[in-house]
Amino acid sequence: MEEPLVLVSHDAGVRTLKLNRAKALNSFTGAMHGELAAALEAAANDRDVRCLVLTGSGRGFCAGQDLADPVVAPNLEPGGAPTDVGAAIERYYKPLALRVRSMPVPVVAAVNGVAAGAGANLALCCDIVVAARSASFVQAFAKIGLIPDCGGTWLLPRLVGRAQALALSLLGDKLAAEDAERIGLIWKCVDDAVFESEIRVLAARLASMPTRALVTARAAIDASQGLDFAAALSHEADLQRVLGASYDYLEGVAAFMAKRPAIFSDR
Ligand code: T3D
Repeated sequence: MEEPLVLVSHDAGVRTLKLNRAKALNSFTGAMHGELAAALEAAANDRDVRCLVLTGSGRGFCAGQDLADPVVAPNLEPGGAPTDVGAAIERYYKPLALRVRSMPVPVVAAVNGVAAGAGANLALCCDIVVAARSASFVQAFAKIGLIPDCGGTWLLPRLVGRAQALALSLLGDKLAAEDAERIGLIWKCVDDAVFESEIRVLAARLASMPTRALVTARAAIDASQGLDFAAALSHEADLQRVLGASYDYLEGVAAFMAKRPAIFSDR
């Protein structure tokens, strides 16, 4: 039997999806897109999932599009008929980025190794990005005559500003994990020896938190980018009104007053 292209595991509220094409640095084929989309949908619809971890097997996180996959790149002879790369983006990468950014649970990118092309931007779509010190990030697109996709043109300037975004996109240089942390591209980089345990502790912590509030914070922060200050304050009030009617809010306050740990359960 063929091995799955996405390995799915579950432990105490934490669903882990591990891309599993290690020989090609977990680059995306049409088949891997299909398995990942199904696994993300299943996680979104499973109330036992309270945190999602996205990672890769072997020495890569994800090298973006598999440039040899005929499903996406059927016609790559120089001088041959043009390939509709936009169609691949619409079919695969846009739904992927939108799905990750709208998951009903917090999403952690556990960047175990090199993250290139759409693989780098898939990581940046996640809520919290932690990289192993040996990992790196490459906006590889310019090297093959493309622009950053999977949300890259939107995410990069917002994360690191225009100057860094342009240098990363135009030069396509490999950025070491600790430099990615230094410029604010990712949350943090940790030593390889403690990478897995740090991810386990972080994911377990997120899984024990008030899920609905966490994803509402993500939505509010994202929405704020298109709002002026007064509108953002009003938006906060609207969202807080909804959260204030939730079980988790009552539980959080009751637990605080009783000096006991809260047991959150909304999703
Ligand atoms: O249709 C469309 O194209 C639209 C979609 C676009 C989205 C995109 O993601 S476009 C960008 C695609 N990705 C890239 O251009 C990255 C290409 N890979 C690299 O630049 C390098 O491999 C890395 C910087 C990621 C890592 O370099 P290194 O030296 O650590 O490893 P390597 O030796 O280059 O790669 C190891 C193996 O993985 C190698 O196979 P081999 O020789 O051992 O049999 C290599 O060919 C394979 N591999 C790496 N990336 C890809 C890949 N195979 C297919 N597609 C890849 N993207």
